[in-house]
Amino acid sequence: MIRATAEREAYWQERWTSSGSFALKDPLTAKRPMYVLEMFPYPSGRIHMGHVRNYSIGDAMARFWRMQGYDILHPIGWDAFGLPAENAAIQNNRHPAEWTYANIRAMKAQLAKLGFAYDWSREIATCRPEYYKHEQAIFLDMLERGLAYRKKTQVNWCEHCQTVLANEQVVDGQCWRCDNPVALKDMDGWFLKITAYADELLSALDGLEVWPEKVKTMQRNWIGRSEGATVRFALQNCDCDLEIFTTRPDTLYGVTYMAISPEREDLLTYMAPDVRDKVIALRDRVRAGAFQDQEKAGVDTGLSAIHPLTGEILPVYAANFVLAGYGTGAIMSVPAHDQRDFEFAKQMNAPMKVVIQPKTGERLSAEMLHEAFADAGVLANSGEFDGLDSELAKARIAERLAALGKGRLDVTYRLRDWGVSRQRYWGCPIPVVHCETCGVVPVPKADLPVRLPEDAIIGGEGSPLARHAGFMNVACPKCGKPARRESDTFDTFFESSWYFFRYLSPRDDAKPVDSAYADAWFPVDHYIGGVEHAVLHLLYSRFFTKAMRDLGYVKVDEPFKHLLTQGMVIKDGAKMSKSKGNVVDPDDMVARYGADTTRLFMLFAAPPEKDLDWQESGVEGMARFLARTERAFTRSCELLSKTKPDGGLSDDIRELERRLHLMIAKVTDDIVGKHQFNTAIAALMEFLNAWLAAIAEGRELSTADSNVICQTLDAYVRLLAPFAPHLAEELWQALAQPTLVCDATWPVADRSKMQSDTLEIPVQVNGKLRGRVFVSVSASRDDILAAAKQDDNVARFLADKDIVKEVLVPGKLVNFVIRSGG
Ligand code: ANZ
Ligand code: ZN
Repeated sequence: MIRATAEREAYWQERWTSSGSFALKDPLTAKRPMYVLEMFPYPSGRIHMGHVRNYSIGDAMARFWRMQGYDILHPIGWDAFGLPAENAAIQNNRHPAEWTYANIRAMKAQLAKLGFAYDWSREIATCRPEYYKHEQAIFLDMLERGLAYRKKTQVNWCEHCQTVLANEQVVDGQCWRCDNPVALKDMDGWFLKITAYADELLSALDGLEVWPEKVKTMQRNWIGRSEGATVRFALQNCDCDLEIFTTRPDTLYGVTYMAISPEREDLLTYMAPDVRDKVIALRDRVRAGAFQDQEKAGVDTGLSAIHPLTGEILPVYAANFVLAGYGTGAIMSVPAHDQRDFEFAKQMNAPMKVVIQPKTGERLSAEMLHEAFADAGVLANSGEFDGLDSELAKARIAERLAALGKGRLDVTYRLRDWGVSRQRYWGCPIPVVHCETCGVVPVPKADLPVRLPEDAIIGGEGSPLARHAGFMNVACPKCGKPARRESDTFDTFFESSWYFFRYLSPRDDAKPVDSAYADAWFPVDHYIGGVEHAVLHLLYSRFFTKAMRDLGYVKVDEPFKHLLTQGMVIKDGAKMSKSKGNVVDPDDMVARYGADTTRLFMLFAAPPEKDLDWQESGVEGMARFLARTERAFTRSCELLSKTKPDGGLSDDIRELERRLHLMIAKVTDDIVGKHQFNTAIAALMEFLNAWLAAIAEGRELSTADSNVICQTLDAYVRLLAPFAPHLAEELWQALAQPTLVCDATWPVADRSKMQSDTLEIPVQVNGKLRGRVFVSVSASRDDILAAAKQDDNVARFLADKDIVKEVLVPGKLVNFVIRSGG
């Protein structure tokens, strides 16, 4: 009656597909829309256990909420552009497209075997022109609105990958892909103005109530908002100013020198030739990463700045620790109150001036300092501002500067605009043309997509597109003269920044997203993926959503309502990875144990957010659990066929019924709002034990008993469905149900059945616990007191004593007060 695992799983996968179970028909007619989304995979070639975990969690959610009566959108697709395809092409002499599509086919087959409830009719692959055509259109809109622009900048350059990297893709000075050192290089490139949204991206984090706190913290730090002031120091050597950003304008009178980044090329011209060479040498050492963490090095530039309030003349040093990309790449140095400035001043023999005194009344002098005094305090040596609280002084000094046109209160961000240009082949072409007469000319929308040519020669130096004459040579869309196409392609994070919209209308050729659909379905209700995307993908997606809102595509502010970041799958103490050699292959697991067992283990072995330790024994435990489930099922059916036509409800079956309802309530409660699938499954397992005990050898069922067993079968199979969907369908069919269990409704616990009809009551003698009695809920006061006195231990304490008072707190407690010493 019940098929063997492999046959059963193949059967139900086929049934779900042929009956279109998980295809969302019309997004607009859905009454209770719920969007469940897992981060889409890169088609690397094989599914790994991290994917299986990610998708098992998402699938359990999708199936659970579906049974709760929601219309579920649960799509999947492929984040299909990227470097590995190109590298594979170079190594194996295969075209990236061929490699990618073959991988998609292989991984799709792997996913199919796991029986995930995806709407495959909405599958997308971002490398298809039907997809990237729309992102080219989005880019053109951004360009028109000034949200995309071109500039010459220093970029992070990976020599090994021959490509520009975003700041986010540089990890500890190394390329996130190949771990080789990253160098700086000057280059023209395209940028997206994410900084225009810095404030909103930051403040809106507070509204993301069901996001993990750690992800929000990482985004906050990444955006890095600093309040302070911009101050302009005139330079004596030129008709120009040195502008700086400081968080401590209150220390302005304590400035004894200025420091600039050696990258400030604009200042090189004002330096003497020998000094200039030294600054350039310093710059090159910084670029080469020649300095230790705390190591400081500087060059006296010979330039001097004028203090905006005191008129003092201040030397200007070039220093290795002044970052080129932050603030203005220059600082005012206050050695008495900033530790880094303090250390550099000691090294350069620069003077110090104490301008903040501790609130404790202690008086500091420059000679006394062994380290900088960085706390808040009271101003001293600061002219008219003396005696002011340092916090208040920040605004007061800024006001004064503003009045003189030499500064103002200001805010800076660590966040930089997003460089999206890549000198790679396997990416979305950037839809502009460079014309000698007209400059940068956008490709007209009617001419989209700008297709990636299929016959480019991959490998070798530089960009394969730039070397492809057929692609590069075009007529300028404006003047018609010969022009050249842009040869850069987009960073692949571009595709993943908006794909979640595309699933709503994946075949709409006219526009990227249908706004009416987005209104109905956004934000995504549950988004599940790895925490490694905390600042990259998740910040870019938020930025795109806001930009697309402002460009009129959607009316959505935030893409993801609930974010669940699942933990890693680890084995033998380390994350599963090829390099560690501790990889367990999902195909292998499915072949040996089946999809249900593999999925159950993924959900049971740890709460979703925690790391999951791979234990073969744990997988076997799950296989046994399913085998016991089958046993309980067949045994129950056997007993039901031999029901005695008389008799009332047996005590243990009454207890089983009570446990059934408690379990339904627990499983439901563990999933709703908490997604604690592990404890939900544990509750199912615990109940199964009680169930098996109640139908043990020799059991006979009365009519009333058999009703409870029927109820149990019905509810249990439905509860099992989100976790072990194939077995659940099989058992559901065996119960002669006309529908699929994935379409069934979730069982509801009956509270009235959850109460026990016996109560356990503690018994005290003179306030000390001496025993416990079990009484019926309907027992009278006299019955309870009589039962309490009969408890062996209580009786011992009452023997030969005078009972002065008998206290009964109904349902809670009995206390006998006896005369002491009697
Ligand atoms: C003077 C000062 C006095 C500062 C003091 C601090 C303490 P966050 O919070 O990171 O924004 N700074 C500014 N631009 C810099 C750059 N390009 N490279 C290195 N350091 C830079 O910190 C802002 C502070 O970091 C600024 O305030 C500046 O030092 C320094 F008692 O200015 B401060
Ligand atoms: Zn032109």
